[in-house]
Amino acid sequence: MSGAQESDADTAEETIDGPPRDSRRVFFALWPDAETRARLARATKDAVRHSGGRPIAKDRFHITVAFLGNLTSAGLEIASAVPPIRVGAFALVLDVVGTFESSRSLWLGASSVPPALTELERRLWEALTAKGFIREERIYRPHVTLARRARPVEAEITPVEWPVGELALVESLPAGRNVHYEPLRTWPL
Ligand code: 2AM
Repeated sequence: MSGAQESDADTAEETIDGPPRDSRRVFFALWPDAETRARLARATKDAVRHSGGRPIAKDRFHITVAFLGNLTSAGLEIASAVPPIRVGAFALVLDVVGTFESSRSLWLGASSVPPALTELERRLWEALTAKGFIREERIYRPHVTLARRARPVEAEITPVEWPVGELALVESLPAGRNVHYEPLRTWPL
């Protein structure tokens, strides 16, 4: 499985100076296959263009399930030992676009979040907090980030069905002024 490199700079906080020694920035995510990526890109192309934002390359599309931030190698080992979380494979239909005003990011989300995804996020964090990881207070809003510095758009999207069968642990690596996402490991659901 290969990672993905953004063609333009991503969020500044991910690119400044790179991580300190023995620090790895990681998150659990849903990582689409190539075919789903292509369908996501096709369905959202016009919305991204209308937003005037800086597009996220399709090879970086993903949905974060649990963001862990910078971990030591020991912390990474502990996090890696948490899955599998067996909620079963599910279909995720992505059919709405929106913007987060605070970060000016354009996103693709689901008007109906499958119970299996809600359960995956809840059970994963339950296990992670039991190991000492700290979850942010904010409500979980599963989304694929499509563009940064975007204007709000009103767009109809052809719904994309994403067959979700695994959970990935992904590392965010600085790559010059950009960010490279590298899936480290996957587990079946
Ligand atoms: P975003 O795309 O909405 O910015 C890698 O940075 C991934 O982790 C992205 O999906 C990003 O979401 C998410 N992420 C970054 N910082 C986060 C945080 N503090 N809490 C939750 N998710 C975060």
